Amino acid sequence: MLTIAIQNKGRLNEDTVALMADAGITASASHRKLISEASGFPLHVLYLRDDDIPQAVAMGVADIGIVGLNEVLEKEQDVDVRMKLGFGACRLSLAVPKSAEYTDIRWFEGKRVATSYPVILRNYFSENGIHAFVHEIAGSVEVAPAVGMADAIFDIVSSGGTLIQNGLVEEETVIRSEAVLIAHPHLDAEKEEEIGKLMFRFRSIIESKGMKYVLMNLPKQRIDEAVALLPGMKSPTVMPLADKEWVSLHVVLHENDLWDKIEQLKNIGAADILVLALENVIR
Ligand code: PRT
Ligand code: ZN
Repeated sequence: MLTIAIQNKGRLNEDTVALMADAGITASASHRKLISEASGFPLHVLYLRDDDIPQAVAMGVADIGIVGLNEVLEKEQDVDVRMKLGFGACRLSLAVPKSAEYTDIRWFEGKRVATSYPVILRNYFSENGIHAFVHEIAGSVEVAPAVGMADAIFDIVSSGGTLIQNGLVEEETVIRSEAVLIAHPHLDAEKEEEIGKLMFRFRSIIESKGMKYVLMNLPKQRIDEAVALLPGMKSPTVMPLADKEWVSLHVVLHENDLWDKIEQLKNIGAADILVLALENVIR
């Protein structure tokens, strides 16, 4: 049976448990237990701090894990990144006090930079030929410049609100991160098959996010124009109506272009348009 390591509490825990639930896998959200057995899929769930997940997977204590790409890159453990999971998005950026006269990355030469991600930062500076002092601190990195511990910081940014509150300006984005599925690099065929099944479920859920099922009535002679407007998955479904001059057209659209497409369809005579939430697209 596969063992998956997930964050025991914190930002990724809830979305991880929710993704598993959407995939039909019920894992207890309990943080008190270290390990439990899921239902809906043969799986042991190991609850760890996110910092420990890459190592647990590299050692084979867990076969797979869900963790931020930032932790994977920082820990430099031997694990395979199998897929992006579409949540926990953030970036790792260099930020400087707003009073600093920032020019470009050479500004960091000889400066002290506080971070909880020393490996990623040292790699970045060395790739760019910058000699700076990397100060590793465990938390509250954003206050380091104000208290005189550092000239700049390298930290996770999501909305940017924390930087603004601390009088800092984001200057260089070093990596973009999101939650990823990682796997031990040498698993037997049986476990690989199980991972394949799990990834199939996750992929269906991720691809269905933001998709809507749209139904409308359309004058029969406009079908060709409607099909040309709708790339769809294959082609839209067209069903006859009691009124022979009209058809019912069904199509899956992404919410990003939903309203554009609806306007175009209305212009060619579509009426009675229903937009429904779509739970899953299984290809
Ligand atoms: O206890 P454990 O070690 O497991 O958890 P942790 O405290 O190390 O991590 P946690 O739970 O805070 O974050 C887990 C993962 O969530 C991170 O490794 C990232 O992959 C991801 N993530 C996504 C974030 C954020 N967004 C985020 N905004 N992690 C942290 N932040 C912090 C950021 O550092 C800043 O201080 O949230 C603050 C607010 O950010 P703004 O820019 O929105 O203001
Ligand atoms: Zn952590």
